[in-house]
Amino acid sequence: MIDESGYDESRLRDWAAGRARGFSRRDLFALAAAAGVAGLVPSPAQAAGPIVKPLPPELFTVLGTNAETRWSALKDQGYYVPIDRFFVRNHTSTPIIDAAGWHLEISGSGLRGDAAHFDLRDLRRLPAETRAVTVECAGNGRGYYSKQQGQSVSGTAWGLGAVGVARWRGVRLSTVLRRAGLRRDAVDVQPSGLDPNYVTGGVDLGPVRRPMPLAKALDDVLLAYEMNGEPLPPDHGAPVRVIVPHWIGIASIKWVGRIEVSAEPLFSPWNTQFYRLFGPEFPADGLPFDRQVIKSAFELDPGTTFTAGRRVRLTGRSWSAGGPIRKVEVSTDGGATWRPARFHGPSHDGAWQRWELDWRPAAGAYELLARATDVHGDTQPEVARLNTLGYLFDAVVRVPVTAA
Ligand SMILES: Nc1nc2c(c(=O)[nH]1)N[C@H]1C(S)=C(S)[C@@H](COP(=O)(O)O)O[C@H]1N2
Ligand SMILES: [Mo]
Repeated sequence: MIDESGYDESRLRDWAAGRARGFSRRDLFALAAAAGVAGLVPSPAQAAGPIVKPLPPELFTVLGTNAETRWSALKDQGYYVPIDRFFVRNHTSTPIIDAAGWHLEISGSGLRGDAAHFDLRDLRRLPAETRAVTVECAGNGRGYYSKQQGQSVSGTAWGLGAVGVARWRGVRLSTVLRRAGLRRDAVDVQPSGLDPNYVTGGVDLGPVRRPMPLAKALDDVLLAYEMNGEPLPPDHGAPVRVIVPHWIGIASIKWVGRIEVSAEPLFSPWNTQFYRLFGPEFPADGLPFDRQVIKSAFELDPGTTFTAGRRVRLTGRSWSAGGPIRKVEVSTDGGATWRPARFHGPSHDGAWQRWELDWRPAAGAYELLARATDVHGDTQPEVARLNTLGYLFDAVVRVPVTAA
């Protein structure tokens, strides 16, 4: 286990002191001044359109270049989210990469020697591991800052469907990094995607990339080439993506093409401009963060109508980056009274827990609430901490339904 908040604090000090390599405050100003000027790095891949797989409206809500899973589409599904309904978060668009021509470059000042290269066959020959890991966007639930808390935040207004659990198979990043030859003073590891560069406000921020400490990279990170037993599909990072357990989705870089290993702290816009908590409660430079929080969702769409007087089985799922879920309480009366939900099925690798509760509503309008507590006793608050970019919404969500 690594101490993420210690890492975040030390990187915040590096950044504030100008010890930032990769993306300093100066870069931020220079970029703002050069808005509209040609890109930092040429985009290596052809884009096929924002998302390749079909997005039928009964399974997805499309939000710009992204697609959110409808929670009603997970009812009666198994533990894992099938590929046909797994959410997609694309900064630009899904590239189509020829797996036979693909290779991964590992390079940087944290390596003992020159760059190392691995193609897909090299990776498949190394010892493989399969793990159940939750991928969740740090902005999942963002829409509820406005809908439920009356606060305005910027970013994709996700409901609760920017999350999924899949079985990821691949090779440990530590295996590959050790083969590449780590120096003793290596500190940070930064994967970059082969999707088109991210351009925002007329500024080309280069390929999607975000650093992590070497300790995390050596701990539990996978280079995944299979999802739910199938070759990784294009929208989820084919041929190879990074999977970073417990961390915010942006850490799990899709379509990985290069991994920089550095002997100095690394920065990118994805940990300086974005994925920081800004707002009245936070430091002026924003508070960096890496870990996901704790949430619950009912497997139904808000506004569902049930038959009055008939028993209905409410089902849902809860998950926490802190560890397995210990308890879920459900309220069918807007939070006045709570009942424990019954757990069903496993919690593979502690990724999420499915639960259910029977309810016989009389005719009327209701608000359903579910509140989870994890093994550390962390529980969902009534109100999420406002931050201007709307990350880490963890409050108990109020779901309106009716019985008629
Ligand atoms: N190269 C690349 N990797 C990326 C992204 C991206 O746009 N490009 N989006 C990130 C974000 S913000 C999230 S939440 C997850 C989403 O993974 P999924 O699309 O497989 O659900 O991928 C991450 N990895
Ligand atoms: Mo994300």
